[in-house]
Amino acid sequence: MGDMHAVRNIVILTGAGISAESGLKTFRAEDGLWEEHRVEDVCTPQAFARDPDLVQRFYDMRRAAALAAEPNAAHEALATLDAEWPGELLIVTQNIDDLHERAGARRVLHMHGEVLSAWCTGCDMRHRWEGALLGDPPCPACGEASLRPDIVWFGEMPYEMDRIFAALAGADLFVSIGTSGAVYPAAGFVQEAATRGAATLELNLERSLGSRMFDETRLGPASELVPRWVAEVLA
Ligand code: BJW
Repeated sequence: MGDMHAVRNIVILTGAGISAESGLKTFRAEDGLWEEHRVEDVCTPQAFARDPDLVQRFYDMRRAAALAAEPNAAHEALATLDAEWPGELLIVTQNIDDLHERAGARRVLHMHGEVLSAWCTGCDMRHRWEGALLGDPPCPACGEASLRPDIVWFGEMPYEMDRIFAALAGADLFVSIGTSGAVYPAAGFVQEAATRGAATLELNLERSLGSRMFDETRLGPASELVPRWVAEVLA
């Protein structure tokens, strides 16, 4: 990827594809998560208002799957990069699993929330949550049965956008890993980074919707492409 000596600040965007080889389903594959659930039935605040049990059950299942999954070689490689990279680095993940953290990465931002977190809409507290939310357990802080998955649904504002755009503005290199480019604002990050002067690289199994916007695209499984790229960067 060009001259790595000129690169100091890196922003990495990850999507469901990086966790696919850990056994977690992606969204838009033929056997993906949404084959069994229509997105508008589970991933909007309106859906939650209409049928909370359906939505809680969907995320209870995803929470159990995330807890049972293990990080793969791609998560491990990014954790190594995080530990060894002397410049700025931010791993912006759209994923709600904790596989980046369990691999050891620290500079991680969950823009679409975390499945292992419950958010109380009564008192606004967030709690680490490993069990079920179906059945309306009380909030440990205020006692109200007002917990929802701490997830950013369609029409809701993704977390920490100011921090993300500041990182993109200062990036020398933007790398997108395992995301289809179908969901905004994340799908627009490549253009934002490029406009601000960053080199851009896509690592994905198949070309994403915004593939043309990247300087370079490498196609293959994340567990192979990511360790190879990290080795190049740290060489
Ligand atoms: C591999 C691999 C391997 C596979 N190795 N690679 C027009 C109309 C209506 C709405 C909009 C619109 N334009 C924009 C919007 C807004 C909307 C949006 O983008 N809609 C689109 C559908 C058009 N966005 C929002 O609403 C966002 N908020 C927002 O914009 O706020 C501002 C605002 C507020 C109020 C009013 C208006 C604006 C919020 C988006 C929230 C997204 N939430 C979800 C679900 C919650 C999390 C969860 O349940 O997990 O987040 S949607 C879902 O998609 C999830 C993911 O994070 C996200 C991205 O999916 P991802 O990661 O790209 O997965 P896939 O499956 O699509 O792709 C997998 C990729 O991996 C593929 O490319 C494979 O090739 C690859 N792969 N195996 C490497 N082994």
